[in-house]
Amino acid sequence: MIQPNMDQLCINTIRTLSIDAVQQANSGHPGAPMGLAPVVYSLWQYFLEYDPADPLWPNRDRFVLSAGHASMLLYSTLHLAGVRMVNAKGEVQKELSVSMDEIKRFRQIGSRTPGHPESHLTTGVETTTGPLGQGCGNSVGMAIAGKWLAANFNRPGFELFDFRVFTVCGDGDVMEGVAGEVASIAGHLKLGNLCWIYDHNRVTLDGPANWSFSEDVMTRFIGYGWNVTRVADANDLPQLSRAYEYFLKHNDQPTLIVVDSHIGYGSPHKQDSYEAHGEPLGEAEVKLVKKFYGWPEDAKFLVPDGVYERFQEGVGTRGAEAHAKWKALFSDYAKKFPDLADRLCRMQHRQLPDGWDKNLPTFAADAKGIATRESSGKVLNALAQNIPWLMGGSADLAKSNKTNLTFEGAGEFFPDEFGGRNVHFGVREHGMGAAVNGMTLTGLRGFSATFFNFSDYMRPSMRLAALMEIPVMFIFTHDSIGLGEDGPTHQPVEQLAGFRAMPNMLVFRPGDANEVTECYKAMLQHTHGPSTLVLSRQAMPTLDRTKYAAASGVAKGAYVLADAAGGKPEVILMATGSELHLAVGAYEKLTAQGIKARVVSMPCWHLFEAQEAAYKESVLPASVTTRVSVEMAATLGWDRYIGPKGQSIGMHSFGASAPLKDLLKKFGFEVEAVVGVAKQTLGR
Ligand SMILES: Cc1ncc(C[n+]2csc(CCOP(=O)(O)OP(=O)(O)O)c2C)c(N)n1
Ligand SMILES: [Mg+2]
Repeated sequence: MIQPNMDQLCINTIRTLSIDAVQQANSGHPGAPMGLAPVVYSLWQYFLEYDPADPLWPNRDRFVLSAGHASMLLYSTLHLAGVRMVNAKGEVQKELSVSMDEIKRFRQIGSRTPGHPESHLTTGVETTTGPLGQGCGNSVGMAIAGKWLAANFNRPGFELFDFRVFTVCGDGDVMEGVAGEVASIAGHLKLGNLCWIYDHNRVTLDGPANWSFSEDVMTRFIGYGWNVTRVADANDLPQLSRAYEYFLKHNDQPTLIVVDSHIGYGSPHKQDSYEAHGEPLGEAEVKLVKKFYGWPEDAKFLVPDGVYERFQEGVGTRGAEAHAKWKALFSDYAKKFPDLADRLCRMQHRQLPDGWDKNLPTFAADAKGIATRESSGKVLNALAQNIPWLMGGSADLAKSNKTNLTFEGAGEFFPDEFGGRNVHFGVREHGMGAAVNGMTLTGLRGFSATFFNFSDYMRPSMRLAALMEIPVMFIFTHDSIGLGEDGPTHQPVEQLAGFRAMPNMLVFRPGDANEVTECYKAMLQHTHGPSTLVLSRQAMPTLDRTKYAAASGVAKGAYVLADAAGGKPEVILMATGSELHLAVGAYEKLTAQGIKARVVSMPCWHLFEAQEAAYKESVLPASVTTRVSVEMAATLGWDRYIGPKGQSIGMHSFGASAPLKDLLKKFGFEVEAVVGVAKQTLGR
């Protein structure tokens, strides 16, 4: 039941806490929280099924603040709703996730209230937002996951999953391409569990939104296949309620609620204006605003009597009841369907099923060999049969990426057919990246796929996966000029160096089919960060592991594949991916000529860096300074391993459109060339 006075008091508490925190930090955006407080309050208080006492309850409604610059809006709400902290083991603590102290430490070092919401720091923050549009993308992945969970786990009489996903977004989000991509696919898939609330305040940072934005957003979303409704005044609680009810009744399509609001509502100078709304109000204006809200002008961080209780009566009580009902249902479910219940528990804790690595393919030595995209397809299919919640898809290149799950029962994820595991993202790389992050945040082991060159189109989402420490698998094929005739528009050069520079992103470039298997094992066991798997279009030899070292060395990131007699090489050849066999070929020739060589395979630099110094020294002894690296990519970064006396064979320009063998010759990726550089480095 709406209680006008009490609700207004709660809304103004959200506003003033946000204003005070921004003022104290002397940085941040107060305007959006002021304008949006009623929208978020009425959603949480009257509709969200969310238990603050157990914020990770699997069937909770998800609330995503895509407009991450309004972070104080979220922090104030989490605080007032009494959302508890959950520790790294997944145990709910007595402590609040966002205590008053944390609000006072907004934007300070080590606080749980950073400038933009970060999900790995703050319980109740469902995803990390800040780069506009990403939260919208994540929310579509969460909605996909919700539909998939319902299709796979619900049983007659056991509706375990029916959660909804709510996203608050602004003009900036709606302008971003990524949001357009995911809105398009959400409409196509008819994700009726998804609701975006668009804060139509007609301003962005630089000025009135109409300086740069005049399209008819409602018509655009109708075109995407969304239900669209409008609330003419963000302060009108009954109207907001009617809009949320409209969403709940229309679950055949996603819903967009356009809310007309005034940024910095109540601010005398900045009301309905675009001046400086990305800045603190200043002490004088803070007082005027508080006066407008009927607040004691000098009070700071004030939570009036009854406000906490009011949140408890609303979201707290409704969430606790829904959660208790769910728990009872789940306990019966676990008796009837113990295997499914076990799956859910493991998903929740990012664990894998027993036997997750059984029946993985091994590949016999073969001079002609196969492309790593081919071996990847086989390994991925074997793993997906062992791990029922491994799912994902490609941005319209599944046939080239070899990422289709082809075994019986894998199924497609289509509108009204939500049980399948092959998602067809269409030509929407950025949206795919953001959606796969959302799927992974919801417990799935998500993967995406496209050509490596198009990682540029999804890098912002990959970066957030790394920041969020979530185990997404980003699979890429066509990894170099080795793709041939498609030419330089499709041939990546600088991408490997770029991802190797990204914190917390494991980058794998396997050198033969058996290394592919080992890379997947390492990726799946890496639960607190994403992986980027970089695969070839062209075939490469499958190395004879009776002659050379076992591929299990991949687990250490780099390993000695072939060595000089007595383990005392004069020259070290280092390589990854399709160049590994060039290093091996050169090694054989050098050995035949009496030159003592070693080959080091380096599929994952990050893992190698994490090894103990003694291991690293055993692979790359400091005493051997004659070193050569071979990789069909920018050489940036190899200097770390070749040292001042070494040489890198790599790409120093864009590639070219030509048959593969001509490209290899033109750019110097042949065994003889490696032998030549090795000898030159040795001074012979
Ligand atoms: C990808 C990206 N580009 C730019 C920014 C910087 N930025 C933060 S808020 C904002 C204005 C967004 O306007 P709107 O979404 O309408 O939010 P409002 O100012 O109305 O709260 C911009 C450009 C960002 N956070 N992310
Ligand atoms: Mg705006």
